[in-house]
Amino acid sequence: MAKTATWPSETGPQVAKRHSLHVDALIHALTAAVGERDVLVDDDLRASYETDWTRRFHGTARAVVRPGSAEEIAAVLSACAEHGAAVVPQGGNTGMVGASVPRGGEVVLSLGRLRELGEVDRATAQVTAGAGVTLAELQAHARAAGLDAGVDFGGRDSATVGGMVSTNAGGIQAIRHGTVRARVAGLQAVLADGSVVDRRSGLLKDNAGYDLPALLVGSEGTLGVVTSVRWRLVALLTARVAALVPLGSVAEVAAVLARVRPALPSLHAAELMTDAGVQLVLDHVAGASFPLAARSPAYLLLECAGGADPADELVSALREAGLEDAVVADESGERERLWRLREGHTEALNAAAIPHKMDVGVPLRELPRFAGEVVALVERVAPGSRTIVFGHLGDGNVHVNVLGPDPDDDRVDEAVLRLAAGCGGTISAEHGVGVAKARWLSLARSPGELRAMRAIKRALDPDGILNPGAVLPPG
Ligand code: 2HG
Ligand code: ZN
Repeated sequence: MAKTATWPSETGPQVAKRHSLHVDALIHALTAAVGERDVLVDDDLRASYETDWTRRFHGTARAVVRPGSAEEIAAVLSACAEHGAAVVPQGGNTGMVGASVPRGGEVVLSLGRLRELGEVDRATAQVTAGAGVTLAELQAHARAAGLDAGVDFGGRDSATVGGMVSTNAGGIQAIRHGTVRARVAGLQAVLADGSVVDRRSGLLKDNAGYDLPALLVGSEGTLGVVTSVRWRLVALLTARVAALVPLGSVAEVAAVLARVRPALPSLHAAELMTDAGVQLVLDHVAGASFPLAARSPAYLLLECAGGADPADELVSALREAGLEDAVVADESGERERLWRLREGHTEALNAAAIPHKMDVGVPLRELPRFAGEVVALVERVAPGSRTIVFGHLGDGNVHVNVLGPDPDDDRVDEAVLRLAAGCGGTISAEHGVGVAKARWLSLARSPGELRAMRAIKRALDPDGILNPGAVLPPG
């Protein structure tokens, strides 16, 4: 078995020849593992797997492999280990931190063919879903059985179960249901040595030793490949009402949430937008429109959901807080109009430029300080750039997007991550560390934690073939 996952760095005609024989041997082994149809080597066939959603992260893959089962994945990992090839697992390729695209020469392991979707077990409120099932498909399947997935976000049509679990995705309902970690009753995964871990019994109480599935959640493909998940569903709340509250500043938005939250037991989402972001959406997203007569510097978007109509609860909470300017919208289509303003942010940012995305978390009490400083800080580091701040206010999860700096210039990323850490926050609230933030992991984790993480990585992936460069900083 090869000892490293890097490609030989020697050059010269003889080595080049050896190199291509080596490649052929790898391709041959991959083809033996999954069949010729699912080993993509041509440039045009690989292209869509090689660039992430932001377009900031991209690289050339040696091949894209599309296995159809855990057993085939085990065979692919063995082949890659034998030939010293690194592997980048990929789900719906909606990642934003460069963790699911190649950096140069890796094999991309696309999990899109793992599309098993079992019958919903209504008694346990669980279902088994393959890594390649999209969030929208999981939601539709759960809703047809009178339950719901308990997670939602704008990328629902592309993001997959495997990717969501591997990144511990968050989204707009985390304020109510927690992050994806809370949805995982168990999972099946293939480890670097080819062993298949299968813990999909669905037992909520199972304290037999270390919890490997828990370790794999959020490990971004660096410890194992998640192939199937026993998913915990939630009650289906069909009555929904949203409100857009115009406010004077981000600090005011945070203060208003603190005032209304105790009066909103049905609170389902609490999102932050600024007028700069809203304007960007209005400029770039087809069908977006603004529902109020006047614009404000910042907005709080609230949504309540229940079995019974939560409109009265929301309206009286807003009234008691003196928020008479809010627009309240139910299922009539107006609710979707409000959400379009929020969910259109990513599309609008992508249309405007290649954004620098800093998905940070800040304790709510520090949010006014963070928001007060971040725009001026970015302006100092990258004069003339545009900073758009929005996010999942209830979770202290702020998406800072900067338009302007060169994609390779990461000074602005570092400055924003340091500011978040200085406010007692984290460098990654939901998108993960990936390759984008690996260098700054020590801002959010202690030396002791980093040592323990490295020890875990060495134990589970001694040859370093799984997503090298993601999560853990080099060295
Ligand atoms: C969201 O909350 C996503 O809409 C994407 O996490 C955030 O585009 C972003 O920065
Ligand atoms: Zn988000």
